[in-house]
Amino acid sequence: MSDEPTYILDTPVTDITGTDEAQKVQVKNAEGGTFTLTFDGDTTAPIAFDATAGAVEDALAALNNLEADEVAVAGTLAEGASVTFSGAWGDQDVPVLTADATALVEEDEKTAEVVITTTVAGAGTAVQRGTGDADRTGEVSPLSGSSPTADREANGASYGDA
Ligand SMILES: [Ca+2]
Ligand SMILES: [Ca+2]
Repeated sequence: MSDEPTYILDTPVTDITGTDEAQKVQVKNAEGGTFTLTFDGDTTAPIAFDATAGAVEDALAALNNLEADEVAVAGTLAEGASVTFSGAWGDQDVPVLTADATALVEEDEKTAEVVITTTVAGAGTAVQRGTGDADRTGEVSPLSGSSPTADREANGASYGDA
C-alpha cells in the first residue's frame, strides 16, 4: 500500500482538463511612446502604445522564456488585449506580466499607464476523479489551485487514507 495519502471526492468532478491562463493588457491615457512587458524576469523590447496584437505577440515570443506557440495575443491594447499562455506554459498558474509605462506619452495630462489583470487563472490537469480512490500525486490540487483540503471544503468531499 502506498504511503501517499488517498484523496476521495464524494462528488464526481467532470472538469478534468487544465486551464490555460489569460491576462489582459490595457494601455490607458497614452497618445504615443512605448512600454515594455516583463514575464518571469525577462523583459521585451519596447512595444508601441498602439501596437497590434500580432506585434505584442511577437515581442513576447521573442523572450527567452516564451516561444511563439506558447503565447497568443488578441484584441487591442486600447480596449485591453488578451494574452493567453499555452504549451509549456499551459495548464498552470503562470506569473502575471508586469509593465514599464514610463516611456509612454500621456494624453490630456492624464497619467499614461499599462493595466494588467488576470482574466483566467491557469490551473493544472486534475489527477483525482469521481467517487473512487486515487493516489494524490501533487502537493497543489488542480481543482482549487491550493490544496486538497480546500477542495474538500469547496466540494464537500472527504479526504483520508483508504
Ligand atoms: Ca522566445
Ligand atoms: Ca497567474
